[in-house]
Amino acid sequence: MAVDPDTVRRIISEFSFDRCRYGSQGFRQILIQFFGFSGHGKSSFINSCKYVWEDGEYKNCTESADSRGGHTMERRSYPLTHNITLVDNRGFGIIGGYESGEIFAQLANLLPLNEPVRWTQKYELINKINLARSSVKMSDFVVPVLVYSVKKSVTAEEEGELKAVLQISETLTGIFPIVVLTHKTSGELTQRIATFKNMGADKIFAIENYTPEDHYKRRPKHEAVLHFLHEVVRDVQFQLSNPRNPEREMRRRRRYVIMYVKEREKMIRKQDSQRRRVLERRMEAMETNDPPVGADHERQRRLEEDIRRMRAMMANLDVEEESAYAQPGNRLKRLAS
Ligand SMILES: Nc1nc2c(ncn2[C@@H]2O[C@H](COP(=O)(O)OP(=O)(O)O)[C@@H](O)[C@H]2O)c(=O)[nH]1
Ligand SMILES: [Mg+2]
Repeated sequence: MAVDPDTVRRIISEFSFDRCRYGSQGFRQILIQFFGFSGHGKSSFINSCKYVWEDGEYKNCTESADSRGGHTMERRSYPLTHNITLVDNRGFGIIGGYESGEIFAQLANLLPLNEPVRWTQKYELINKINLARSSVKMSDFVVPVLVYSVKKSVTAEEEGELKAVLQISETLTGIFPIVVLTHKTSGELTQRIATFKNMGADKIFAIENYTPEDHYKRRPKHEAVLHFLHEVVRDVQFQLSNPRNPEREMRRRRRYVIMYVKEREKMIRKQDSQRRRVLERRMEAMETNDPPVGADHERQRRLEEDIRRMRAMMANLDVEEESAYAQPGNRLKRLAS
C-alpha cells in the first residue's frame, strides 16, 4: 500500500464530516452498507474489519455462518469508529423478484437498523418504508459495498443481474458500490476482477477473511482491510467536496425506491403474462409439430429494458426535484393539480 498503515489508521480515526470542504452539511455518520448473496462473506468481512481496527482478540461478533449454520436474518449495525458504522444487511438468494426492492430499500437506508428483515411481496415494502420514516436517519452517509466470493462462479445471467443491481445502487446512493472479493485464494481471482471491472466497478478489493477457524494475524490481511476503510473515507471526502442536501437526498431515495416497487410489480405482472403466452405458444407448436419458440436472451433483454426504464424514471425524478427547488411555487402547483 502506498501509505503506511499507521498513517492510514490516523486518517480513518480522524475522519470528520466537519472538516470536509463544505463542512458536515448535516451528515454525522458513514454507514458502510454491505450487501450481496448469502454465504459470500459479508458477516465475516465485518468481523475482519472489527478485528483489524480494534487490534484485539478475534470475535465472531456478527455471528457469521459457522459449522452450526446460522445466517444473518437481521439488518444489524456494528459501530467501528465514532463516526463509521458497518451494516450487515440480510443476504439475498436471488436477484430479481421481490428481494431486489428490499435490497434497494436497505441500501438507501430507508428501513430501520437492528431489526429482523422479512422479505415482503407486492406493495408491502412501501408500507414498511413509510412506517420507518421516523426511525431512519438522514444524517447517515451511505457507502454501498458488494461482497462476492471468488469461490462462486458468476453465470452470464447472474452477471447481468448483478450489473443492474450495481448500477441502480449507484443511481440511488451516488456511489458505484465498492466490490470486496472474499476467499481470494480459493478461486479465479483475476477472472473475477475482470468480471466486476466489466460491470463498471473500479474499486475492487480482494481479501481472505479472518474466520473463527483461522484468525492468525497476517500483515497482508490487516493491510487489505485498512486499505479498504481508507478508500471508503476518501470516497466520502470526495463526495462531500460538493454541496449536498441530506434531507432532499433521503426524500429522493425514498421516492425512487417506492417508484421502483410499483414499477417492479407492474413488470412482474407483465412477465407472468408473457410467460403464460410463451407456454401457450409452445403447447400450440407441440401440437402442430413446429419447432418450439426460443426464449434465448429473453431474460437478458428484459433486464436491460428494466435498467433503461429505471434510469429514465430516475432522471425524470431528478428533473422534477430540480425544478421544485428552483421555483418552490411550481411544486405547490403540481401538488395541487
Ligand atoms: N476461507 C475463507 N472462508 C470465508 C471467507 N469469507 C467467509 N468465509 C466463510 O464462509 C462462510 C460464510 O460466511 P458469512 O460471513 O457467514 O457469509 P454471509 O452470509 O455473506 O454473511 C463462513 O463459514 C465463513 O467462515 C474467506 O475469505 N475465506
Ligand atoms: Mg451474514
